[in-house]
Amino acid sequence: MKKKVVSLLIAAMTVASLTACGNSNSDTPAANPAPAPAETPAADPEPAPAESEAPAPEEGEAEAPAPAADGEVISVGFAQVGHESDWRAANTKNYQDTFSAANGYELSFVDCDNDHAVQIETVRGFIEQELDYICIAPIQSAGWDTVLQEAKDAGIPVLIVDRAVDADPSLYTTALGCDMVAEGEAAGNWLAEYLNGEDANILVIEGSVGASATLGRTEGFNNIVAQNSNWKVLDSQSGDFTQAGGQEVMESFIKSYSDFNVVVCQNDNEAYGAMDAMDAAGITYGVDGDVTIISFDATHDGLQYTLDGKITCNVECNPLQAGFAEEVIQKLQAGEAVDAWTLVVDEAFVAPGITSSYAVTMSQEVLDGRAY
Ligand code: GYE
Repeated sequence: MKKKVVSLLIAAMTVASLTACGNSNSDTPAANPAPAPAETPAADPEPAPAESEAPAPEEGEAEAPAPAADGEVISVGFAQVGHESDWRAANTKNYQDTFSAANGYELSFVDCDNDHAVQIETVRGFIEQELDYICIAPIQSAGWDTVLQEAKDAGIPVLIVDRAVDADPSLYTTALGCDMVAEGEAAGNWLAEYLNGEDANILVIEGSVGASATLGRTEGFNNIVAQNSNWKVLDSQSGDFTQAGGQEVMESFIKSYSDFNVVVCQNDNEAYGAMDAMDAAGITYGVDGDVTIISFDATHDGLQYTLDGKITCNVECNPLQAGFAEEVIQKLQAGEAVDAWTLVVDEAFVAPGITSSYAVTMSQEVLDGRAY
């Protein structure tokens, strides 16, 4: 094994690493390398690009060492986006629980505070420290070629998690996450079904600029807008995936537009901010109001608002993804090939009283079963 890293020394970063949060793999998705969606690269029949560079099992080790059993500690660096949303908090906790000391890992977790330059330097730090594996949840999709090449040259397998990069896939080992374009299309398809021919004047509160989650959800939703000639997107602005951002953008929309009947928020936190802004302006929303709200993420609180009929449709993005990353790492440990891409599957939810061919109707039971 390569050098073990006890702590990160990158100044001005929040390092909340090495937290042994106990073994709670039970809340991770079942190990499930879901089939690649048609539009994504096919499962890689070859060993992962960095396979030969993956840490080789030491002599006398079993082919697939169970780290906790054989005492071998696997060091993993995680360059996380930040702490902008409830989704992100759930995702961070899931990584810390999964890559715990009890499970045989030494996790170096860095919250990059939504700063691309910090995230690049974080990855460089992981390379310098010769960690065994690097997970990156990319803040933005552009600008990754150089540092990914550096990781490849250093022989460290890189997992691109949650969001995507637009770099050449040969520069990293694997990618995993939700299909953001499909999420946007699900929102649009549901809206078309719900409005049933009625006109739509739509305001969009986008996520962070340049993030694949933003780009994909926008593209997917716009694909369906293009199929509905009586829909108009009046405006589309970034709320940075935060509640404060959602509120600020909605307040400015309210000043500029009086005739809208749909607000699309690209995550739940933005929806909370948008609802606050509409409450303050006396605008009614939800199944009994004037404005239909669509949200993304389907976190516990987001689904509570859906159950209450305030957010009419909520498209899920499952943050419990660390189990997929761990499965990849265990395969690489065993010298096995890994898929180029693992899809984390989502579903959508609609308020009670609505039936949809695109979404599950919310109930207390669904909410009770939500772990995040
Ligand atoms: O929707 C948002 C978070 O990348 C899918 O990032 C993720 C998005 C999620 O901040 O809440």
